[in-house]
Amino acid sequence: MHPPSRQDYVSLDFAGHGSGSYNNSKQWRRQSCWRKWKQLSRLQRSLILFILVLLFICGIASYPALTEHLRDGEQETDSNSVLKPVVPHVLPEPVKAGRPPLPEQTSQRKLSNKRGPPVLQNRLQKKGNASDTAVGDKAADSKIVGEEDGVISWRGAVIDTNQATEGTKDEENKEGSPANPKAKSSKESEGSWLEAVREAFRHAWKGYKDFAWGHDELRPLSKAYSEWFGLGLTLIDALDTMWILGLKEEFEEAKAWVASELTFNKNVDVNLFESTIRILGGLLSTYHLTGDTLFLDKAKDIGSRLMPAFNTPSKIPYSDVNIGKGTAHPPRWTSDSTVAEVTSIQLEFRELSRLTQEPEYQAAVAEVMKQVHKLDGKLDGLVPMFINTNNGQFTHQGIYTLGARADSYYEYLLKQWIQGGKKENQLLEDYLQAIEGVKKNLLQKSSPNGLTFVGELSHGQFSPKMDHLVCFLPGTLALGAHNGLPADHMDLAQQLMETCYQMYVQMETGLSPEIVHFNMHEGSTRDIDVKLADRHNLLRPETVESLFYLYRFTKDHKYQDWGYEILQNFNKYTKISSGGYTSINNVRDPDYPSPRDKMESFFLGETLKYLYLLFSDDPNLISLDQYVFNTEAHPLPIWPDTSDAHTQDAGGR
Ligand code: DMJ
Repeated sequence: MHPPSRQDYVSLDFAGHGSGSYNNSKQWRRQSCWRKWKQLSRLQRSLILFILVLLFICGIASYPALTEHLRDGEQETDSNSVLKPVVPHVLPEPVKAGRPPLPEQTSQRKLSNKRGPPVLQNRLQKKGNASDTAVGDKAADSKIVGEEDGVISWRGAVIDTNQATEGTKDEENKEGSPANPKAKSSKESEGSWLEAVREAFRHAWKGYKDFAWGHDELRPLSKAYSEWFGLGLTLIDALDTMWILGLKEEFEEAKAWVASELTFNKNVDVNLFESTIRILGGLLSTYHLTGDTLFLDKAKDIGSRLMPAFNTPSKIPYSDVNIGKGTAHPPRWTSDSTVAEVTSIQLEFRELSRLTQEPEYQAAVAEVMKQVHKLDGKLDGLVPMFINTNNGQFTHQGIYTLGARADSYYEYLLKQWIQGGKKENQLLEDYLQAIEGVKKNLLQKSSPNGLTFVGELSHGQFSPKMDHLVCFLPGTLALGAHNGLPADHMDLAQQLMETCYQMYVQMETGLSPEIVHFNMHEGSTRDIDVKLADRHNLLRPETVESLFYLYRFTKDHKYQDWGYEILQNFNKYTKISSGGYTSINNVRDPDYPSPRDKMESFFLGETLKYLYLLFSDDPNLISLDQYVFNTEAHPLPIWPDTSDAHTQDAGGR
């Protein structure tokens, strides 16, 4: 059979053609196109279809998230082979519209030998990043406060940076055992590492000051701000960090704002937990460090305005309070509060009672602990994530995590016990039981390298998922061991610390994602997987927080080295040249980490503070035998035996 005769071209005829007169109706156009399509030869049709398919594939392939996913597929086969040289850079200023520009490339560096199985990395991590210069906008740092001699004596609580650079003699160190000489980074680096943190703080502060002064959070790419409560959250969260870092000029400016601008008499809904840990905690610790009653007065003001949250049928507080109207309510969609939120406000309210001699603050938060202690629904001391404000019972039972919504419950059991002078046995018992519960139900090892991790349990089903938030745990375990709790807590702390470090070092940017999943099956080629939706980094503090504790108690310099690597990677991938640091969307793409345009207040309140304390060899700089840090890194005093609030507070150290 002969093929039908073919036309090898398409003639375009815009005039009315053929039988009918010109008619632009939809149906006519459809018929006309179809007729033309049918007039084409099979070859022509195939050609057109082929081109369309090709265009479609190109379109898909250029979609960044998908290509990234495809790259991951490759990584499955050999995680080391795809660890490309990392490009150090500073994130540039944004363009007005469209996608933010790609990071500026200023120099290149190979990290390949740092990234491998943990055992290997332990040997190779040392000083991998130390030679890199932090790439920054020098002009941005030109307003640096002079520190003529390196001695900062303006605070009353003297920090002698020269002396600190010399290091503290081991015999003077009550907190740590002698240093591990094998993993020792150079003492000379202490001064420059401390200065690197100050520089990072100044850079972050410049952005905040220029574009977000007095507002909650900096949006560094937009050169704008965002409001959450409208209370100058970043400024308050950062007060004690400035004090500890010795940034006098910045501190004085911020203090002036607190004195003249900060008012809590505002018709605004605030989250009880967040405003307690950041604002109340920040003001109380600044009062203790400075002795300035301005901060105590402000603390009393916000503390009393938060109290309506406890007016619930169960006395389990609501999540939200209107600090202007004195009303409180749960979120719109539920009458539940999260367990972490209602059990992680105790350090602050207890301290407020001690200082003011007004017992109602302490009574309100103690009632919550008392109820939670007795509740059904725990698993070996592990708590569910939600609690109902009407009936005071746990809800959504059967899910257990050390991550979001439960994390700081465990932290505050131990820390309240320490704050109160280790007398409140119920808190200690609950803490010890919970750690046993973690060991029994949530602890596993990954494959192939046997990283110890804390997973989650959902109705009896184990999930190898771990939030970055869980990385507070090594530090808390170490703090417990330092306070006389079982030595195996310290062993576990060290294992988990290694895991949290690996969550950074195994990413292409050297920064941890928000959530990781560990491989447990034999034959896995890598220990850590990250889902597409979990690849963001919010500049969170938990890992550097734990590094600080581990270094204080072991004096093993590898923890400082790890922290320095992390600081450098924050500088490479999150620093914005015009000022500030940004959260990023993708820790797996060093070429385009995809800035989120937000600097969380805890970057200044916690992350940089813990880095500074980690790099300091002075165990008396916020001694862990005198202070307990709240969950937002605000140090509050451990209560002396006689609890006279007004005799021993001011002075700081
Ligand atoms: C902070 O607000 C606190 O550390 C809190 O306990 C957990 N979330 C952030 C930091 O990640």
